[in-house]
Amino acid sequence: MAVSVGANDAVVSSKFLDPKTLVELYPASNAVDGVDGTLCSTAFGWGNYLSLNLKYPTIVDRVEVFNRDDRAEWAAALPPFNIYVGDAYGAKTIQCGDTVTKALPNPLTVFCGGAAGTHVTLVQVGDSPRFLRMDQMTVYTPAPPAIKTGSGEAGSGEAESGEAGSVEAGSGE
Ligand SMILES: [Ca+2]
Repeated sequence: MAVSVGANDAVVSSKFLDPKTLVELYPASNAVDGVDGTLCSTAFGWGNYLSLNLKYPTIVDRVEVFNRDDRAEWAAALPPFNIYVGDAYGAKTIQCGDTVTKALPNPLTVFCGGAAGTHVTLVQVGDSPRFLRMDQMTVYTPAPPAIKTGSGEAGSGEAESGEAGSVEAGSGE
């Protein structure tokens, strides 16, 4: 069983329209707050991305993306997108799986096959400019094997989720 890796704190940036208002209304931290219905947003443009800083090098089993689901036509603006594991905000070092082309149902799961890095990034691809607005992105790492304790009891296979980290949404190149 994989366990979720925590991320918190948020930074949003964009070279397109004034992102300040959008940052205030829809901070990137909304993508990792665990609250259904709180959205993050970038400005309008091409190649927008959302990056989660996992703080520590992490083996990534899979990523679950929860798109907004309040209206189908708004949800349709998120894909197509790719998921990458890397070591910096916006880094497209190792692509996980294939390009995601569907908008719903949630979660949109992308398997990363144990790619390791400190950051996980969702990057919108395709020709049409749009907002990157979504509800939640959760990263799972494989659970470590059970460890025998001194008393001979099997230890819990659960790993602690990361406490700190940060997340950034912004535009690509
Ligand atoms: Ca949320």
